[in-house]
Amino acid sequence: MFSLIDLPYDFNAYEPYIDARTMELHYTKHYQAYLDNFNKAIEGTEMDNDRTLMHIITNISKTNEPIRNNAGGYHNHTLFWGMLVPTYRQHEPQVATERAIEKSYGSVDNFKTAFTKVALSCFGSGWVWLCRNKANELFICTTPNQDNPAMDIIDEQKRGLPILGLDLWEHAYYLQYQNKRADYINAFWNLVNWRLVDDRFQYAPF
Ligand code: MN3
Repeated sequence: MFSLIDLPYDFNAYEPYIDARTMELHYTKHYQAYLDNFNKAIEGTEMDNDRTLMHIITNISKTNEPIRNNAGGYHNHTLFWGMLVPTYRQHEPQVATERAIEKSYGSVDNFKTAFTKVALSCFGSGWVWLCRNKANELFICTTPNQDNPAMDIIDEQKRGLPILGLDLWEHAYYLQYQNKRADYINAFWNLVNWRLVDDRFQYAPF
């Protein structure tokens, strides 16, 4: 059985960029539902026995649609909570991450512009990601629904480890931002946990 990971801060710690009510509903309702449905979907399957979440994600083609949607939902949100920190806890990206971003995008500001553009191009519900591939290069992509770029349903050349991600489902921003997805994406830069991005870029196995 998988379980909820704690949200590291109070629901109101992300204001004014993400309001407390959105965080509370997102965490207590949406995240909980993905978890419950994930545990239900894997029960009695071969994914039920001591499989790590990453094993399930990277072998998702061998599962079914309920597992894909809910393993993805559980995985993506678990990652997302860690990606957010209150502004007063923010740090700049470390040199290694910054160099890699500069190599691919010229500057951190250019990267943010590129990420925003890709995010705005995502039609419907999904996620936008900064990923690291096996050659240690960075790329930006979107995935529909609760898929993510480490899943083996994605072409191998396009697969990557997500090191930063933003939830583009309306439930992540609609209460506060309504149809203004661009404003939500802009606000996100005030909450990015660069320490986790650094950590995943430099040390996470993929
Ligand atoms: Mn969500």
